[in-house]
Amino acid sequence: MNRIILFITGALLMFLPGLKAQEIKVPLRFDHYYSYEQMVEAIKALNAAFPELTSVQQVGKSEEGRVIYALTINNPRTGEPLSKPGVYVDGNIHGNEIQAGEVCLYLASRLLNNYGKVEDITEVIDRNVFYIIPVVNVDGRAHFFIDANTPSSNRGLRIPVDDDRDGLFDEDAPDDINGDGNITTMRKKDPLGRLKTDPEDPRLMIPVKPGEFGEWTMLGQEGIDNDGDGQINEDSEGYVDGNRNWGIYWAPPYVQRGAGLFPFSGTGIKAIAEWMLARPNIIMVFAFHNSGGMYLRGPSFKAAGELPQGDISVYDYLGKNAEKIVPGYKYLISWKDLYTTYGDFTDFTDNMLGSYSLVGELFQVSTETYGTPAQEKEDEARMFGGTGEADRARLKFNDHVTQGELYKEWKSYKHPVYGDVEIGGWVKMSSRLPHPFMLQDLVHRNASAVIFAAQNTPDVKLEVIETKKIDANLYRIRVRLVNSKSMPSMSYLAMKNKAYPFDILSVNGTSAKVVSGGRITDIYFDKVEYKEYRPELQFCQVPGFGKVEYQFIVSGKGSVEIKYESRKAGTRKTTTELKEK
Ligand SMILES: [Ca+2]
Ligand SMILES: [Ca+2]
Ligand SMILES: [Ca+2]
Ligand SMILES: [Ca+2]
Ligand SMILES: [Zn+2]
Repeated sequence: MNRIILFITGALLMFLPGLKAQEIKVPLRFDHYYSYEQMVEAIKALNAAFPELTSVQQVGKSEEGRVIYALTINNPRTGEPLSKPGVYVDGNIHGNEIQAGEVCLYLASRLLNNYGKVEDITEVIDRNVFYIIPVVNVDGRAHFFIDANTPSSNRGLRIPVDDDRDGLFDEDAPDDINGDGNITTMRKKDPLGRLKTDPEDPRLMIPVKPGEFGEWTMLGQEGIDNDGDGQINEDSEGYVDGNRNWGIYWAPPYVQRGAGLFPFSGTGIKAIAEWMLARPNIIMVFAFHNSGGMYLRGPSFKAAGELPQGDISVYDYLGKNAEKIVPGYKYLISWKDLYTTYGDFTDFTDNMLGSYSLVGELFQVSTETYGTPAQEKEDEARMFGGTGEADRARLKFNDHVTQGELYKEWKSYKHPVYGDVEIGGWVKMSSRLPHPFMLQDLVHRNASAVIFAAQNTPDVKLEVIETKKIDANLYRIRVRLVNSKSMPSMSYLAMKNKAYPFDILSVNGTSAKVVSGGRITDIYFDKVEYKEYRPELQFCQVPGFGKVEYQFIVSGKGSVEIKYESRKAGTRKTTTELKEK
């Protein structure tokens, strides 16, 4: 009843080859995927529907000139964005990983449409600021929709790289030679091939036994030799990987494929880094990717060493809950459980911004099953279009749950080099993307993991627990900072790295002077670690689910202001009176 419905006029609609024009309405729908242009319209529609709570920023531009948009959700009545713990969420740094964009968009939509209706949501909006960049690799997303692709292509940035060092850049990509909008695979009848038809499903092939004659040879991705150099598909778009070029712990291309020529390669990557560094209140970061069913924390390579124990506790709390929020997901460590990367985004945010960062890998192949989940079989060799039980189940899922939308049957084709071949296989909107009918569940659960983390950003209360006259003209003030959430006011890694100044607790009075001050280590035995210089300023951190207490000996009279200032946890102020009793 309170729902605002916003119609974008026909004039604003984007018409793109192969994409149906669509009215973007709020509340948004999550039974389809949004093209780059539709994503932009949806962000603008949310902003138009909730002008009080949102603002839209143009963070930067991609190599091809597309704008990277951010949606900021902040309630101005509860304070300026920089005064609140910032929750940053992005997706689609890999261009093909499009549902990561929908997770971001859904999160925004869910928060905004339920502000003032759902108490927990109202609370996180009032207490936090959300910075949401649904599409990092805007060129990649655009090309993924427009061009024929495999489920894994158009992943990188649009920076040309000469993969085969022939002096030509991106000159021979896979080609949609049968014109069905997908890059699938080619196979050829071959009496000496090492594969034969799977007796249970003729679309699949299985390896022949030793001594047996085969039936098929796989010829790789669909395509021709565009530049006539005697190789087929040897130099496709890119490859510079947005997630290998953040300017910390970066390694050059000879160490790691996907690195650009220098750190912060990618105009959009550099723009996002600058944009984030201008928002030092960001304490929680989510970066969504699309494959594996995981929540990953750093570090991204072994030599970085383990994180401080205090931070591991925070990650464990968030990660183990995320595992329950999204059944099937595993909470893991990047380098140890997945693979090593250098110049990783979350290493950048953890070390340079002092945030807690989780990577969400969204798609779980085990959800595409027909009948009983065959999870134990899911890891079975899935080479050459599939050899296992899991692939047979996925094909049945395709046949009977998606009416064949995910898979192209093998069809004959006359290839200029190979002659008679067959082309077929999984389409681009498969294998790493849930069918749209399953999207709602995926985006909601992952948005819930973000909201859970937002609820766990530091919430610091400042209280004066004692103001007592202890001598002529001398007072003792005791102050307590309590944090009721799991995240500390400053990460232990940021403290260790000296990434930025500590929180400051200060005492100030026009007719008062702080004689001494320090942290109380034992309140019962009156033990205090006094700070030698400038005792009116104390550097502190408030631990998660914890407290710190400070004592100040003050001479003078009148009103004294006590102020706590934290980059991540905001500012708190209170006053106390020095008076004769
Ligand atoms: Ca080349
Ligand atoms: Ca094709
Ligand atoms: Ca070629
Ligand atoms: Ca080609
Ligand atoms: Zn990815």
